[in-house]
Amino acid sequence: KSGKDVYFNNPMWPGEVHSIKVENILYKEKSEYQEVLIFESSSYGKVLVLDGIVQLTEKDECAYQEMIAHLPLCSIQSPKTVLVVGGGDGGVLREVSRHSSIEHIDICEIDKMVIDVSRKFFPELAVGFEDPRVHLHVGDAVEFLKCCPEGKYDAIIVDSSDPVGPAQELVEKPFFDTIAKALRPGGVLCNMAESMWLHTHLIQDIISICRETFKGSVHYAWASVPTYPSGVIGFLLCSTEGPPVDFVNPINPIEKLEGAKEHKRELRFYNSEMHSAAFALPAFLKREVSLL
Ligand code: AAT
Repeated sequence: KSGKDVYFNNPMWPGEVHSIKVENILYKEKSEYQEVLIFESSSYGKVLVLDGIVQLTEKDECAYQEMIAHLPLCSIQSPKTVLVVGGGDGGVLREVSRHSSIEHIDICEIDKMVIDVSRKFFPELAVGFEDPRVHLHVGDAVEFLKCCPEGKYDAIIVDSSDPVGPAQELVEKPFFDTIAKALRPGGVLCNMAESMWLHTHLIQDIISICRETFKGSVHYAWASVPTYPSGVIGFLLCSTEGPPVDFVNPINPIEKLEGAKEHKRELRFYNSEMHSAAFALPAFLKREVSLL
């Protein structure tokens, strides 16, 4: 093996690497859970990396955070109570807080270091923590959900890292069972669901677990995020039994939200057309998903 092979060894995408030029390393520490690295890149602004995997860059974070938040929240009428799992950078909170109907936002992030460095290096994301509706819980989401009152949430957003390291259990059936319990009837889950190019089997596994667990509906959507491996990321949208949810045609369109207009930062990626378009799947994926 040549020395370079070590770069091609990530189990989530063996045989490929993605490079971004580092201008300056701003922070590098080992937390209790993972290695936290922040650097200034030459073309994507500041970058947050956990255990060698890019979690966000200033240039394209809008695509991921806006989609993962608004796909579920625009699919239900007047969401009031929301849980964010992971998302310690605050970007998803920033997006959730555009919805003026929301009264209570819980966030459960395992790694306090992610929150602290985000406050220091990513103020445009960490601003999400300033909203008085936000209640921060530092801990493992698996444990948090085990103790959660039944039917508490209208929506749960799982903004978690890849299932290597602390997020391993977040793709397993017992975790989805606790999510379904924590949602009200007709409540919605939006889960980060990897790349259709790299992880077709993992996506299939998660979809079949969710079809068993969520008796409403289960849909896959995706968006382009250039700095994630293969340049795309997927989202799994599920609803619990109860009032039916039409994920593809948003019932609570962002354009009509008062909160969205008052929000200081303009949306950069999400709109109702992107919402509906995100559910259009390439032929190969449609085939594999429908075979389940
Ligand atoms: N918004 C940035 C994108 C992320 S961050 C994922 C977060 O999930 C991290 O801060 C990590 O510490 C947290 N996390 C991981 N496991 C748990 C857990 N068990 N409980 C609570 N929080 C957890 C995701 C980017 C996806 C990249 C796709 N390749």
